[in-house]
Amino acid sequence: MEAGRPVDSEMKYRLMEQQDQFPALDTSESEVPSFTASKVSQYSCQRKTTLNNFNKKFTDAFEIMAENYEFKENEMFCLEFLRAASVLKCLPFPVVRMKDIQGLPCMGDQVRDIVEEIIEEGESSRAKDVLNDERYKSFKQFTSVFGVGVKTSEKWYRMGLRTLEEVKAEKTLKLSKMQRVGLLYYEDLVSCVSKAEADAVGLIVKKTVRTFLPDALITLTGGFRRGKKIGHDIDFLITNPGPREDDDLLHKGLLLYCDIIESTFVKDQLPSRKVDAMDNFQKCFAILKLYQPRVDNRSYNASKEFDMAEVKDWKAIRVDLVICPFEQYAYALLGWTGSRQFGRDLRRFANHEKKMILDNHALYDKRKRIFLKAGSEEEIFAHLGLDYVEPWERNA
Ligand code: DCT
Ligand code: MG
Repeated sequence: MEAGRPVDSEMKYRLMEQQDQFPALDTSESEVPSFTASKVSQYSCQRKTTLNNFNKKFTDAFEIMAENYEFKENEMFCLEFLRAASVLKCLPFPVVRMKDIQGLPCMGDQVRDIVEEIIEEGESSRAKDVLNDERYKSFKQFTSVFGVGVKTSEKWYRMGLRTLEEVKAEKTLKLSKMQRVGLLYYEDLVSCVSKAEADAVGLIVKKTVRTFLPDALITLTGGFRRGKKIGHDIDFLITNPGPREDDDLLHKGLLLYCDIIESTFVKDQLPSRKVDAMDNFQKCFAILKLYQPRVDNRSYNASKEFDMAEVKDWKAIRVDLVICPFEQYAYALLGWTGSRQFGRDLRRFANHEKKMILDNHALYDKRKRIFLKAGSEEEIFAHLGLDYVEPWERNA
């Protein structure tokens, strides 16, 4: 669960009014004076999405549907629900009748049916069916293990395995090193990471990296940079200012750094992830052992009853370290800050509206056949002709 952001001055619900490519439809006046449904862009990079979601009831149902389609590798339907969820997340009011979604982008028939049912019945029978579906339940358990994706889950499910207990008991399974540690630290890793833990890990990472690279820039990215109070991991982007030839040093330094972590507070260092690699940066998908007072430990394990017998004074935490060349820093930061949906829409917008190719390394203008340099995220938005969207407004 995401901790909602308090309603404060950051809550700016000014919706983008610049999209002349989205002709105004003749819709009746809406509830909120400053809000016009037809002006909501189909691209989340032209919307502001804070963590203050007035439509969680709907977006939770959509995300369950999307996840089920992801498990079925039906990308089209998966995206349809993710886009719909993202649109409702940016609304400055809760949807209470069908008229409230009139004129909004990404509201296909499947989506509208679910909205209608939730308005009338308070819940979605389709989402409920998914939650009770045997295949979904198994995939949900399997993919909650670090190192297990849809492909592995599919394989296990086809073998007749249904629960993690059955997976663990199936001695013929060849688990990867990643999956083995995923199971070993399972309880810690499925429990969420708090902002306090992220800050504690940040201090350790900064101190360690600076031992080798005194000038290194170390930035907390991912959900925490977007203002989330909890997450499933902690993402850091590391770069070293200075001339290009420093790259080798950077790599050496960070490999060394990873080795050092391994010998001191990391049990296992995991150099590669599944196939979904989104860039070519050197990364370290680590599990860090964070020492913490027992009392804290207990409060994060709210699902278990009091861990009477627990004497463990540390918690295993997933940390992603991404290392990028200094001149690609802005692009890497934009990509690694997310959200995933925001990144998807940025790339789609660049491609379809601007004939540019955006990734975590660079922005390429296909018409001019040049790479556009950027020293900050603001410059990337400017290259794309987009108004700047602050990190905490990228929770699409
Ligand atoms: N990212 C991406 N595609 C991937 C992996 C990552 O676009 N295959 C980007 C988007 C978000 C960012 O990297 C960090 O990824 P996560 O840690 O998975 O997401 P998060 O938003 O930080 O979510 P959480 O709070 O659960 O860690
Ligand atoms: Mg993260």
